[in-house]
Amino acid sequence: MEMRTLAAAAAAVALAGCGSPHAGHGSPQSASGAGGMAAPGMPGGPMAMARLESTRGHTASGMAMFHQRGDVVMLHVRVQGLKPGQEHGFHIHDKGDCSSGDGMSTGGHFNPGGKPHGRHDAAERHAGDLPSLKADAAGRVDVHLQLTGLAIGSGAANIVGRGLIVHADPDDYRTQPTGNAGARIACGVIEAHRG
Ligand SMILES: [Cu+2]
Repeated sequence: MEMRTLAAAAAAVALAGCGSPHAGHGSPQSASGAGGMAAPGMPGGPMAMARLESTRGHTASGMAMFHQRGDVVMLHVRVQGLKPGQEHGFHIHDKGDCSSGDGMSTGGHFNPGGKPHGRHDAAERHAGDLPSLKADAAGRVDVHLQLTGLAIGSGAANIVGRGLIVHADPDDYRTQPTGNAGARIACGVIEAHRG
């Protein structure tokens, strides 16, 4: 009886460590990236996080967790202190530097491909163009996004060391190169994260 219990527990741990059946295919690095440190229920693969802090004169703050699975980066982002009901432009910016206090030290949008600004699901867009965040009636956002064209920890599309910015206004997805999304109200630096 004891043996069977142990075997079942071992199998459960193995499942938790290896994530989806596709986790190892084509990306041996991702299998070792999180090792056995992945939290229960989390798939294996490189992870990164950013703590979003409000810029001068603003109240938005939160947390973003990035998790790569194959060529998709899953993003779980929580922000509070937003204007209720407001849609906010949301981008990865070039530099992981929030020191200016107004978000401007992060530079322009992360754009390794030299493309025009656009919607996240458009063919022509900056790699850092993310889906906009829509605040609820309490001024909060808690969403899971699936991102393409980005990577964690390696390659030209590596987001580690970049900036993450929440804007005051909606992104119009047209104005070049910013989307005219207004002030930068929260800023974070994307850092590699291990389990
Ligand atoms: Cu931006």
